[in-house]
Amino acid sequence: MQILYSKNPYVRYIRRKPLSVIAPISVLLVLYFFFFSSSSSSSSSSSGSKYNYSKKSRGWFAKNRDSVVLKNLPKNHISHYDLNILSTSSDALAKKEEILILTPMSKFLPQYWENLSKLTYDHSLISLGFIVPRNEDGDIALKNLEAAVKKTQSLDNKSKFKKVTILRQDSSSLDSQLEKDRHALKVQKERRSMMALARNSLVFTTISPTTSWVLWLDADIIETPATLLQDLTLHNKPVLSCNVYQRYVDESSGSNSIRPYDFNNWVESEEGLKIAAGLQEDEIIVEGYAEMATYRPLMAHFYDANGDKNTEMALDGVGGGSVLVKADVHRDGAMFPSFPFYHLIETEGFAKMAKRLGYEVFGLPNYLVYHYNE
Ligand SMILES: Nc1nc2c(ncn2[C@@H]2O[C@H](COP(=O)(O)OP(=O)(O)O)[C@@H](O)[C@H]2O)c(=O)[nH]1
Ligand SMILES: *[C@@H]1O[C@H](CO)[C@@H](O)[C@H](O)[C@H]1NC(C)=O
Ligand SMILES: *[C@@H]1O[C@H](CO)[C@@H](O)[C@H](O)[C@H]1NC(C)=O
Ligand SMILES: *[C@@H]1O[C@H](CO)[C@@H](O)[C@H](O)[C@H]1NC(C)=O
Ligand SMILES: [Mg+2]
Repeated sequence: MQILYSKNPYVRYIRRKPLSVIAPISVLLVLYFFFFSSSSSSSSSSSGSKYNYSKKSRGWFAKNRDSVVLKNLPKNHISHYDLNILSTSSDALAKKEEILILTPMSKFLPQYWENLSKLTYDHSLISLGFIVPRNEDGDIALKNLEAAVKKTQSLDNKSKFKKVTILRQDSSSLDSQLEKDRHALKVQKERRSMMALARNSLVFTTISPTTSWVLWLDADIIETPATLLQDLTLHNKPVLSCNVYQRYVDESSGSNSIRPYDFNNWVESEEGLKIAAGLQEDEIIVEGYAEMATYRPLMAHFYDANGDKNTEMALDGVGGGSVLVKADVHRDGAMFPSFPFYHLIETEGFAKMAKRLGYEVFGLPNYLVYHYNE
């Protein structure tokens, strides 16, 4: 035997220089344990999870050591959605494009619900999402909203919406919501940044892989055309804002009249840019306050009663009253900054962010929706 071994040149080599073999093998072993011993601890901790995932196999000879084999999963456990074929077009209804209507709601107004219920877009393509503040106003709004939802969702298939989601806000809100209090300039930064958080929670929680469009509709928009969704999608714009007006009784003549309400739909001005350039990093500009005159052209003032309803104008800031957004704009990351973003926050900051992502922002000066008159 000894003779046989020693005749083999490899054996003789090993005998003469054993380190030349042992050293590389030791290095390999050390490397193996160094890399793989840490990952094995996590694979054994999955016993508390909802589904049975087989443990990752270990050792030199196991096949597919990195594959996770799924066992005992319910049917359709994995859902595939191809966002490339999710369409947003000017022919939205015919192409069965789904729309998510999102409403932050501190007050439930029956006229809002009535108009919403009468939208003529196919209700089986419409999902609704609400976020209700965590205060007393919210308690009341929630109660009324739930009653309305139950009623509508128990009606025929034609009236029923595809899905309704109601969220209770986890961030704080201001207590006083009287118009004069909430519109005071000094509370704007705090109030608008709270609204931004509410809107972000709402959109990030409710947007689904099948959502083509998102309509932001405030709870105090109490009159909208029944064809609102068809009318807005027709323009096929990434962001499109309606002109928010208000009905009132003119005291001098006693006649019914309308007046502009939302001044957050605007075009940037030289003066606005100049003010922004002089601000501290954390300061904001809010539109519609004489204390901070920006001389921005406001869409509210471009309304022409005899003009074409489909007239478009490019905007740099939008309000939240009634704004249609392609869901991809949100998917790309456009949200409502609760912090100064180019000295803008909430919906105005959203318009800026959409533009920075390369999307165009438009408004329809002659397309009116009406805000509640408190
Ligand atoms: N979730 C939530 N919604 C709110 C809160 N405050 C107001 N809203 C809703 O947000 C929208 C815009 O607020 P609003 O106070 O009407 O703003 P304004 O029209 O600019 O005076 C409306 O639909 C309100 O019902 C809040 O604290 N939390
Ligand atoms: C894993 O599946 C087996 C049946 O194959 C079942 O008896 C066991 O309860 C499951 N464990 C968990 C954690 O679901
Ligand atoms: C409503 O739709 C459901 C599911 O699509 C269907 O099963 C049911 O027959 C429909 N009811 C009416 C009254 O059309
Ligand atoms: C919407 O509500 C207003 C009341 O605010 C009402 O006059 C109008 O008829 C409603 N529109 C539709 C389409 O129901
Ligand atoms: Mg309002």
